[in-house]
Amino acid sequence: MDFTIEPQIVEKIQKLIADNQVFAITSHYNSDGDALGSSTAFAEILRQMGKTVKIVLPNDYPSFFRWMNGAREILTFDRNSKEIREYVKNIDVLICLDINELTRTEALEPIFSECTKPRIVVDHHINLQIDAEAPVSFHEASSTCELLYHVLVACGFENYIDKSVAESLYTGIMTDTGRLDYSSNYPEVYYVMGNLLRYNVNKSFIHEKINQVYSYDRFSLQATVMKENFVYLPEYHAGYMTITNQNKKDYNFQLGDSEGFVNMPLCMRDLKFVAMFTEYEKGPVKASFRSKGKFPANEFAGDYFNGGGHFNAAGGKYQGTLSEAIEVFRKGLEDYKEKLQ
Ligand SMILES: [Mn+2]
Repeated sequence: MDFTIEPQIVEKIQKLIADNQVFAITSHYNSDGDALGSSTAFAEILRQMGKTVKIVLPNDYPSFFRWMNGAREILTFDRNSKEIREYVKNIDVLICLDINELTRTEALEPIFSECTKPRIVVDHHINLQIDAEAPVSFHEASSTCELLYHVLVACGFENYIDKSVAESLYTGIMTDTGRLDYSSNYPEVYYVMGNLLRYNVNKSFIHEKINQVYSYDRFSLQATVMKENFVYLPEYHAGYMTITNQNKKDYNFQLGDSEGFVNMPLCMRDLKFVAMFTEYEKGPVKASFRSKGKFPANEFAGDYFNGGGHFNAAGGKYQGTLSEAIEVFRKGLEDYKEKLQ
């Protein structure tokens, strides 16, 4: 796997950073470990250089990432829309991380579209749609955090990597690969992780903070979803689960509580494809997809749920009811039946 960044791009990033003072960093709606890890790592590097930098996200993020350095200062559109508008007016450079389209910043999109300042992008999704002076995009990479490590080294910023930067980057790689379960079948990703561990990354602290933080409500929600809301469709080697508004009420649902649920049925030997549909009081049904091996989850998400993502991990949404979304899913399975055999 070769993630060598073109020398012209490296020079552009160096110059954009050297010549400018005020930066905004953004990432996708419902930011995950990779989005937050890359954002907090890049922000810390810029801060150490004496730059002014703010991380600006569309919405709040799960509380189990709040330990990350600088995470508490993140501005989110749902809480700080006024401050964000004012700040973005005065930035010199916009940095987009773990995102391939500005629409994935949801409510922030109009603000960024209006902003004519140069952009740096580091991302690992297929099909980069953001116009940028300095784009770094490799869809084979495990995570944006892995790529950001290469960007920092190529730009000569390695000296700024400290324990907190390394912990942020480590988190993104760990979470985007399902703790090195998928998207990590090549040596280079371990080389990066190995290098990060040299900065005294507290690996067990990170695992505890992220993977061992369920409340009893969240644990009970998981049990209910797996037992009562999971439907196995052996004829398609597939299955789906739902999270209803009633489930959310019953278990005092907090942002991030269903994180990882969609991966769980993958432990079944005969299952190749699984979906999770989450109902919302307002707005469309959210769909998450996971697949094993050669089944293209992103293609399926694009065909039926106006979405996309990675080959084995994708998402989308559906304007309609939960049961309509399931109907569409079942129809899709029928269309894709051959690929699922
Ligand atoms: Mn990612």
